[in-house]
Amino acid sequence: MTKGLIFDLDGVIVDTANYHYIAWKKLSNEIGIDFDKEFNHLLKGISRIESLELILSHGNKSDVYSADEKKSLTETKNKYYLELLNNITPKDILPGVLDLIEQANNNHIPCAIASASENAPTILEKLGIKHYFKAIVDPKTLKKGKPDPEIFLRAAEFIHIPPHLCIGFEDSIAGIQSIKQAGMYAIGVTADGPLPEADLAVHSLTEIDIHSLF
Ligand code: B16
Ligand code: MG
Repeated sequence: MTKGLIFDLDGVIVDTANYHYIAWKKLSNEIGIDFDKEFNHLLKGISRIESLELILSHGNKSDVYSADEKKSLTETKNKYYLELLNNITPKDILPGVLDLIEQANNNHIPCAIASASENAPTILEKLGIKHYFKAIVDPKTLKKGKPDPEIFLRAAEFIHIPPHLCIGFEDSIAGIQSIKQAGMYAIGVTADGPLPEADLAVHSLTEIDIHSLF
């Protein structure tokens, strides 16, 4: 019987991938690198600095910048991203999410957030749903990012539920691997592409029957 729900944010609760894309593209173009939407898929679920490293490698500029310069580039990208996030409202919550977290709360099933995004608390505030989550893992406190299970294990610890009684929701391949390695049941949200390693794949959370989970 399920006792806890652990959600990724970008791509599961809200579709911010396009904002990340616009912000990274602006920053990349300023340093003479271009990439398309297909390349952008590779940036899903991975951290800000790992995203920059992939972009630099794509543009054959891996060795051009010092660590300090890279940090400054990620800060500039985040500034562009935060400007775009100003447009976000509760209308941007993806279909089925609100119903699921409301019902979980009504049934005393704790919910947590396991997102690689350092902006997760800000985004949840803007969506007006932060209060539904008992815990939000701070990715800065982790030793390893997805696909390592650490982020989902930490979320389970915060809500005091053993991992095998948790369900994880993810839209990225690295995220599904993280959930499976944590020993949880993995539900893949496949709006953007297949997730073969998921235990159950859905196009959106409207397909989740809350009663079949509890
Ligand atoms: P930030 P998720 C991830 O969120 C995004 O999918 C990924 O594209 C982004 O690089 C990462 O967050 C870090 O985001 O720059 O806001 O800290 O899918 O794990 O919720
Ligand atoms: Mg995601």
